[in-house]
Order: sequence, then structure tokens, then C-alpha cells
Amino acid sequence: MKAMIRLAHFSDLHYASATLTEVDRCFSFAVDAAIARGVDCAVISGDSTDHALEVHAPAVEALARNVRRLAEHCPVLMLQGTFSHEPPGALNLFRLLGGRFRVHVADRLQQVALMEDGCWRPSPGWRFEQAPAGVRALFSCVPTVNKAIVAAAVGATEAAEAVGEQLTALLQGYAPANEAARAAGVPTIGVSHGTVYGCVTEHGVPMAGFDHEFTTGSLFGSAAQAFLLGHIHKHQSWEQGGRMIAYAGSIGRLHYGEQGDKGFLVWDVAPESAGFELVATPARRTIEITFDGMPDLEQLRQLAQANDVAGAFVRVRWVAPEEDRHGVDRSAIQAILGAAAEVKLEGSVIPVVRTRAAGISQQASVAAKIATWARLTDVRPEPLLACLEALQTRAPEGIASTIMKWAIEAQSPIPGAAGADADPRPRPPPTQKTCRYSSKRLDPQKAHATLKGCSL
Ligand SMILES: [Mn+2]
Repeated sequence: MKAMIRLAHFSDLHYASATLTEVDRCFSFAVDAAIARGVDCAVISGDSTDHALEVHAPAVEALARNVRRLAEHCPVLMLQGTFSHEPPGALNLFRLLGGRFRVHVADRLQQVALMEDGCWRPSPGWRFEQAPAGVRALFSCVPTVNKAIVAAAVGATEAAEAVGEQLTALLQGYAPANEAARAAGVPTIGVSHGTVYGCVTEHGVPMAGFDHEFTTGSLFGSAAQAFLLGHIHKHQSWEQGGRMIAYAGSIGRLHYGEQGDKGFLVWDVAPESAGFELVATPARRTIEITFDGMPDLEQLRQLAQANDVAGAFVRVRWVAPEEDRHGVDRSAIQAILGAAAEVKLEGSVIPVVRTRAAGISQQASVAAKIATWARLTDVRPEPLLACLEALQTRAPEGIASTIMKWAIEAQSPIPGAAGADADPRPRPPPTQKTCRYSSKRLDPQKAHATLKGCSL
């Protein structure tokens, strides 16, 4: 097993001013733990930062300090993540960091060879025709794909699916080099940042859509022994015939409701096997308490006792009718949760107009809301639902011409236009267009009679 390489896989650090305490505590811990485990190489698979940061931001220095600590210990590879988190160019600075080993920034499609002497040697194009002699491990890097470029080439509607198809072809293109490396006893590693079809987010939501970058099949198609992923903040993995794909997950807990441990992965990758261990970081504990109505202090007291709120980040949410909104005793809630590290109170108010039409706010769709409203106000819902469907499925011109056609067929006028002279009731002045139309097509004599009964 001489050819085995041990990798530290960190991801989704999201350094920023607001996250600094959490992520720097977790990443500092992770860097210490990786060094203690004697890793041969460190990979950060995207989203090192949370958004564009100015150079004087303490978060930039804190991140650079930890990357530099890694570079003192082993070679480091940083992959470009989501552009909104890590603007293009954000990682350039890290190439300049000194240290015993180099920091390689992968911000374009490439293969990069980690050499026996610890240097990085990137492929001139998107892949090596032949891996260089003296390679210790072969990395295939697929940084975040810029969908705008794909959209410009194939059109916006097709872009999402086209990205997936192109990536499948691209990943297959890495297979020959990876198979040759494996035959030569070299570990092969893929690194990317994106969504795998069917993966689960940190909030437990399965990602099933056709606009995701990867499938497990397309990733295994690269023939890399280990595939190190970033982007999804929940750690998860897939295995097939000794090859493994895994998200490290985010280094810290960035949101309420995130499930599972946070941490980083220590991989052992050999030419024909791969495995990893999740090393948990001291991410903050969060507790979410949600009341369907007003907060119940007695219930809250029991929950606080049952859930060990000491040192945790607690969020309490409730829903209050507008007339009761001032009846929430915020300081009493704070007192009950006094041992928490942070208490966040979020009350939402149901406006009076909605409480009168009881049940509407519980309906998920507009159609269901209309049906509920119609029942409460004793109105037939069918014509309204037909209008709604027309609005949702047809172009405005089509709807307008149908209405005009009905009006003409029934020899009935368009209210507000044809009846303008005859009807004494006040109404907004008709537009010029309407006047012109009505004077051509409609008979003002007939118009008056129908206008009275018109229900439009
Ligand atoms: Mn991320």
C-alpha cells in the first residue's frame, strides 16, 4: 500500500464577518486535526468565502492564516466554488502564500499532478494526454461551471440540462488518464463543486431536478477512485465497486435547522480502493422551537428543560393574529432561555384581513385560496378559477381576443366603452384605444341594455 495517499477534504468554509466566529473555530480545529493525522495533502472543494470580501476584512486574514498553516504541513489544493460566494479571482491571493508547500488554485477545468516532491503540475489543457513521470497522485478538477457561458451557447432554457450533459461527457473524458494512472499504481482523485441529482440538503430536502450538474453515474464515469465534492452542506457519500464519492459538508453550522454532524473528511486513497473518516468539528448547536400560534411559556419551559439549551443557539418562532401581536412577552421568553448562547425571536403576524377570511392563509395554492374565499363569501368559484387558469396558461393577447369574441358574438358591449354616452354611472375615463374600438364595432343602442346586466 505504498501508493496510498492520505487527504484532508475540507469544504464550504464560508468565511465572512458574520460567520467568522463559527467557521474559524471549526476550520482551525479541522486544520489542527488534519495535521495531527499526518495527511499528505489538503483539498478545499470550494466556497472558502461566503461572499466578496475586502482585503482588510478580518475573515480574509483568518482564512489565509489557516491555509498557510496547512501549506506549512502539506501541499494544498483550493477549488473555485460558487461565484456568488467566491467571486472569480477571490482565490488568486492564495497562490502567493508562502510555506513549505505550494497552494494550487484550480479555477479552470484541468488535471493536476501532485508530484513526488510535493509540487503541483497542472495540465496545459483540460486534461493530460499522458500524466507526467513522477506523479504521486492525479487530480481531475471541475470547478463551478459558469452556466451563463453555456446559456450564451445553447440558449437559457436548454442551458441547465445542457450543463449536465456536457459535464457527463467531460467526466468521461478523464477516464482514460485515470485508468492509465491506476494501472501504473497512482491514486486518482476527482474534485468538484456542484449538486448531485438525488442528494439531500442540510435541511433534509432531496434535490431531484434535471438542472443539477451531476449524477452519481456521471461522477463514477470519470473513473476516479475518490471523488471529493463541495456545494451541498450536508455530509453524504456513495460507493460503487470500491470507488467513492463524498460531500465533506460545510465546516461549521451556518443555519438553523441543519441536520447531522459538521466536519471534514480524512481520505485514504489507493490506486484501487478509497475510504474516508468524518472528523466532526465543534460546530455550534442549534435548537428550533416553533409554535403554530402564540408562544406558550409553560410549554417553552418544558422544552428548554428537555433540550439542554445551555450554550446552544436557540430560535423561537410563532404566529400571532394582528390584534394579539403585542401580547407576546419577549423578555419572559428570553428569561426561560437564559442559558442559551443566543436567542433569536421571530414572530410573524397574520393581518386582520386574513383572519376574517379564516382558512385562506392555510391554503397552499392561489386556486385553493380563491375557492376558500368564494365559499366564505358565498360566491360561485368556477368563473374565478377559469379566469385564474387563463391567466396562468395563456398569453394576454389570447385572453383579450377571446373576451372580445364572446362580447361580439353575444352582441354585448364592452362595459365602460360602449355605454359611455348612455350610462350615467360614474366610471374612470375610457382610454383612447377603447373608444376607437367601440366606435367601430359596437352599436351604442344595443349596448345600453346589456350593460346593466353585465357581470364582468
Ligand atoms: Mn457552499
